[in-house]
Amino acid sequence: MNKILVTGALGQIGSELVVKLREIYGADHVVATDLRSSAHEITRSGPFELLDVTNDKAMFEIAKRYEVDTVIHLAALLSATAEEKPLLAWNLNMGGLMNALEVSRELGCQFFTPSSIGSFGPSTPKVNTPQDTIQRPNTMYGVNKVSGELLCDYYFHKYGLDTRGLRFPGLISYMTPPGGGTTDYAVEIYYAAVTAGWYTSYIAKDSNMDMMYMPDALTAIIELMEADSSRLTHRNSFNVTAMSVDPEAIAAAIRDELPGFILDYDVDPKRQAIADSWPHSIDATAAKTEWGFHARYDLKAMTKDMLSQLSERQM
Ligand code: NAD
Ligand code: AKB
Repeated sequence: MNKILVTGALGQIGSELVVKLREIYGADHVVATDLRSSAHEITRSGPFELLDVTNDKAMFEIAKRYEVDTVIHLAALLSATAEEKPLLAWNLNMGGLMNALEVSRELGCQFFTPSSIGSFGPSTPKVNTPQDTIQRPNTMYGVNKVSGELLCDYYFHKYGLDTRGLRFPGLISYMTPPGGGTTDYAVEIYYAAVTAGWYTSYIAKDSNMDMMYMPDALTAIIELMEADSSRLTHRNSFNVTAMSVDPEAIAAAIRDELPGFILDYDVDPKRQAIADSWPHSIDATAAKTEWGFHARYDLKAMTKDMLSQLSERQM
């Protein structure tokens, strides 16, 4: 990676990834783009361009103008919103991905896009879900993600495009709120713990899903992109995870730091149905053996850091 274009850069992942990439590769070497602008520092600390990823010509023009050699494609609708707006999700998640792959093919760029635990479905083995297994999701987001994985592999095999991806679990962070996912409860619970001392979960007790802290997700993206290509048997996409938790487990970890924290439930059937179709825990062995994936934060360490960062931001 030398000159990197990031789409959807103002989102939960991009807003932190761009900061980290600019620290490593230099501010001028990371072109942040999004459909919208904001007062976020990444719109001022280096190149920032408005870009709708469904506009292929605009994407090509920006990528060529900045002479990028890497595309990190993040713009997408997440699972809960995609289920509410399936047509928009198809057009954005698949159309944007196709445009980003085509731009990368024409300019010979290395390519990264995230997949998700949402690429699995009800018939996938739920516990220790293998890297290579049944993927028959029953959500629009899942259909987009598994199609995206196949499309990225297709571009690798057909055109030799260096495509790489990660199947992210729910990502937990304190800088930018998540944007319409099923796992968002696992972020909201920390904000609520600090501001109110209680949280009403829309995800049911005993619903285990994989999660990971944002610093581990950012490191994983960079380490996968920098990994020696000859070591990769898989490409699109690698299972990665740091923990498998349900709301009670997070609440217990919060109570270690903030005794008296209260958790109750008002389950949202729509988001619960999505959660029920996903694995309880996924197996990241392929990522570990092929490029050395390692998550540094477990539930305890993440909870300590989340609460201390959010408390500081409150003051
Ligand atoms: P997000 O919703 O926080 O951010 C998405 C960004 O895309 C937003 O800033 C939005 O303005 C932008 N966007 C929307 N439509 C656009 C368009 N037409 N053109 C350009 N930009 C547009 O999402 P995120 O959490 O940062 O996720 C990024 C990627 O990672 C997605 O592919 C998502 O599926 C994947 N992922 C995220 C998680 C997670 O927990 N955050 C987990 C698994 C996979
Ligand atoms: C979502 O819940 O949609 C995302 C994801 C796991 O893909 N956080």
